[in-house]
Amino acid sequence: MSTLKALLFDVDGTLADTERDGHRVAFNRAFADCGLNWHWGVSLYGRLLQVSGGKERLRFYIQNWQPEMDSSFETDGLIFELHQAKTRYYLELMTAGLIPLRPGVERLLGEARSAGIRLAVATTTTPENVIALLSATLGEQSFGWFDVIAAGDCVPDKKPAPDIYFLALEKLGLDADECLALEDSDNGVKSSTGAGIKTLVTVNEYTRDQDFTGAAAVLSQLGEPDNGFEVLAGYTGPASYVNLAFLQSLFVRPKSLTGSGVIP
Ligand code: XBP
Ligand code: MG
Repeated sequence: MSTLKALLFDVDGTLADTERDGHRVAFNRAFADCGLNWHWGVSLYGRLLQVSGGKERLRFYIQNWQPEMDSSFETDGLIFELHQAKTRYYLELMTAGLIPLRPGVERLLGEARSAGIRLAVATTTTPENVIALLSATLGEQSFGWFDVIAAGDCVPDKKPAPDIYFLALEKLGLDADECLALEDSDNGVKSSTGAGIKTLVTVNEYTRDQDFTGAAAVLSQLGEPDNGFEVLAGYTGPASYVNLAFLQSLFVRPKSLTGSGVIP
């Protein structure tokens, strides 16, 4: 049986709830900047999140909600321009410190570091967005906590493809069975388990009802000693919040044995 050597963290929805009040707001500001009367409300954005990647999400939106614009050379240029503007606005929101880390994230990062468990990021968003979130929430010294930040366009296929997790494993020099991933979405779980990595899910308002087949456990959050998690699937032990001991116990359990993928 391998030992747990690294935690691989997703970013958006896992480290922080960045989608509704971060990325979505930034997209809308970019639309206004470009003179477009498009608006992604909270509910519509939840539907668009089925597509990982901001540029890919824009193309999906145009194909399905603005079909008169699709398949033109100008559309490629527009997507690039919109995503550049959106990222500028997102970085402003991050710098303003408007979006905190989710409960338990900072504590768990500290526990892992103290125990010599390596840390990595495997995300669809851009590297600069990751750096901005870490800087705003943990300070610039946190950049060095992560041995690997695998982010954005550095892989040919984004989540749910496993590419970003394979890249993170390669850069870590570790095997999948030496690691545990933390994710928030169905696309994320497909990606991490597709790379053979045992995965813990902490849902958010956009992902709570998604299919997490293959996950080791599904919780409402990592939680804190005075702010426990709700178990949605796959865990029946006495713990009320996620600490390193919890992750170790999840890690040593056999991979999911049921068709549903979540360990009973
Ligand atoms: C979630 C995503 C990202 C963000 C938008 O990433 O799908 O694309 O929604 O960020 P994660 P970009 O893998 O961390 O859950 O516009 O930079 O793509
Ligand atoms: Mg995510």
